[in-house]
Amino acid sequence: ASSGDATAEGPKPLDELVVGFAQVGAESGWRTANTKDIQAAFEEAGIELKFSDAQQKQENQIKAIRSYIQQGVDYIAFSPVVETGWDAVLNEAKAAGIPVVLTDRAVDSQDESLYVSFLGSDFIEEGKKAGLWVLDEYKDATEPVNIVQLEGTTGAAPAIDRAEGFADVIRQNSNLEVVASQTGDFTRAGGKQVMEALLKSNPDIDLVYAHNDDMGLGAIEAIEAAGLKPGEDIKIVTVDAVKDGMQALADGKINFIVECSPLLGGQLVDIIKTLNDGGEVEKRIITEETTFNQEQAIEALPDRQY
Ligand code: GYE
Repeated sequence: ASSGDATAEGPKPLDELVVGFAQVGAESGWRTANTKDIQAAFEEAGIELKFSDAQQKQENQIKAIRSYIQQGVDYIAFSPVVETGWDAVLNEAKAAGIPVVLTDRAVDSQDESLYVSFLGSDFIEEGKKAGLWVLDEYKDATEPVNIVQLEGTTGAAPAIDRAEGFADVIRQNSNLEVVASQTGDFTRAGGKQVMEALLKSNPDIDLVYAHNDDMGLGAIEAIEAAGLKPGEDIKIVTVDAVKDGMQALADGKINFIVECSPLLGGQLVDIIKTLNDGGEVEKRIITEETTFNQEQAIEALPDRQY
């Protein structure tokens, strides 16, 4: 009965569907907004959502998924904290006949039959957009531009891809150089701590590229504590565009933000409904996103929901 094989049994009434969602954690403003949006979308659709928070640990996520399999949920959705190491548990879900939807982050498995769809952003594209701003900002530079990169969680798709996209673009100008790159684990505290250390070891930092707003906001604290002006003495580019990031951009402390939308709940519900009806879903669904400079942030802020 828990097979989730809607074609064989016909669609289930929505109020009988059970979906298990294994979330990464609560590491950032983005994540909090993502959790809220997903919970609200399922609530509104009248579909039961079992929710777990893995506190950024893969072993916790694997445990949660195993428990959903044991409980015989109809669908499992999850945002994999890192890319590797999912084949075993995803094969268990497959053997139990429970379709899995990846939201937000990718797995690097070669076996695409282990999930029905991957819904989320194109992180390489985001890295490229950040790189293009930097390329343009320093197009007239005649001296080296020292860039430090605050990486997301090591091994996570957005950390790997945002670094790759950025590097791909900035290599077009040999003056642009990433002089240091360290993980801040997508948290504000992590960004602050890494930036404090980097400020000590690198006297001449021109720009910070942070893989999310929270680490950028942590870096701002470290830069101010060092008696420098974020946004002027050291420029800052981030990814996400959550409210606190947008406020810092409006205030001139961040210079540019590449948007990454956490509002995946509605699309996830649509995927579940389609599967329940026996329909087909796209293997890859990419979220639409934009970028913000200071003016655009000032304009967008009053309506920013998260
Ligand atoms: O950018 C960051 C969060 O996976 C896209 O995770 C997500 C990232 C997001 O912690 O703020």
